[in-house]
Amino acid sequence: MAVHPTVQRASQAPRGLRVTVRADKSLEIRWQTEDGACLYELQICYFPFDGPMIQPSHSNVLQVEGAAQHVPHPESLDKGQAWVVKIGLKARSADGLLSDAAEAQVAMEDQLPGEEAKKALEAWTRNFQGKYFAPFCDMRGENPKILVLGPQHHGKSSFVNHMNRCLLANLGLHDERDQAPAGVEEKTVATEALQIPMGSSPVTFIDTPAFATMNSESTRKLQTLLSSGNFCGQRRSDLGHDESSLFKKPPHAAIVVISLCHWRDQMEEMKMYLMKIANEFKNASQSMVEFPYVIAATHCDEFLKDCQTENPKDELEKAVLGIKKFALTDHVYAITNYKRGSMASARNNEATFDLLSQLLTKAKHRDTGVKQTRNWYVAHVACAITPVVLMVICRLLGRL
Ligand SMILES: Nc1nc2c(ncn2[C@@H]2O[C@H](COP(=O)(O)OP(=O)(O)O)[C@@H](O)[C@H]2O)c(=O)[nH]1
Ligand SMILES: [Mg+2]
Repeated sequence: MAVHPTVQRASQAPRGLRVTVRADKSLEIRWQTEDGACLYELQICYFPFDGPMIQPSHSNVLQVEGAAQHVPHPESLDKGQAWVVKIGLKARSADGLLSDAAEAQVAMEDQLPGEEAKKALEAWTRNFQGKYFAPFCDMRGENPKILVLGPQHHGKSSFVNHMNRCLLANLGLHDERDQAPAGVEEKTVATEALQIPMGSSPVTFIDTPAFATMNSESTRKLQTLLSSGNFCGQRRSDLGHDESSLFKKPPHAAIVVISLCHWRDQMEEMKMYLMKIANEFKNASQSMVEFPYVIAATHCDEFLKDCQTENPKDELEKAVLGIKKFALTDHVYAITNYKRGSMASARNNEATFDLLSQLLTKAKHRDTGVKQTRNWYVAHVACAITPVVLMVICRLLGRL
């Protein structure tokens, strides 16, 4: 039986469907044109990000030509809200038959408008300063010093820049730390501290060179960072030397930066990494200190944009749960590092300040310098006692 060639072609879904969200939240939709298909039917459905993905808030079917379409954000939908957009594309053959649908989706984070963004960040900072930063300083008698650790290209330096923008409530600030595009050589070769003023006293973030694999050499270097105060300007090769000093106290806490996209794509490697680094924190300073840490799960924007499963919010929660299990902590926060000029997101602000507040709450009760104090006393008490002991021995010998 002869099969009509256009019918055969029309039953295949169009190929190469891709969607990009532009800054104004309009969609740029592109695909490959097929021979025999002169028209396409494009269906676009918007679902609230927090919803069950059953009933779209808005849907539209367009008859389009060519290989691309620009679709503005629907006027009836709030641009500031987080949305999941599901797109279906069917080819229509010359005789009117519709093909199977090619499908794609994108998830967009919520956005706060400019003036509101500044006010929201100022309010978060005030709250953090009064409820978490000041009590930490009162309790420990010092300003917080926080290590930022993690594998290469996961967003450590970007996280330090992100903290600077958030705590100074200004997303227009230039980068304080160099960050590297993927594939480019590592930019951070030595530990480097950034002090961010909080009223009259600063909070310090210490950006570190990557701990790519947690082999025995890396773990020794990590233990040096966790137990000694010699962290500023240290190149990776120098990190092994642990020179204890009572006057150079170790950092108070650590943030491990793990990209959600790496977690998704290289899960086995990431599981091993997290288990090993968590073990080092639990047994810091020769098992004398349980070092306080939290996890910043970065690249949340990319993770959501790429997510093609039915419900991106569920997928994000699943990833965070997985990271918690292997990092041995409940304190994992999905964030997007703000770049210069980014739009602020209420969800992202909340996750960022939750992370910081939780970290200082844990660190407030922990003396990470206990080994320094012990070593110092052992050394100095030994120095003071030795001559006395020798004198007593000499006297005793003299009497004999
Ligand atoms: N989309 C997105 N890109 C990020 C995020 N964090 C970092 N990046 C990018 O990831 C790359 C590596 O970041 P970098 O901070 O240099 O990583 P580091 O090697 O861990 O210090 C840079 O191109 C950053 O712009 C994020 O949350 N979202
Ligand atoms: Mg870096």
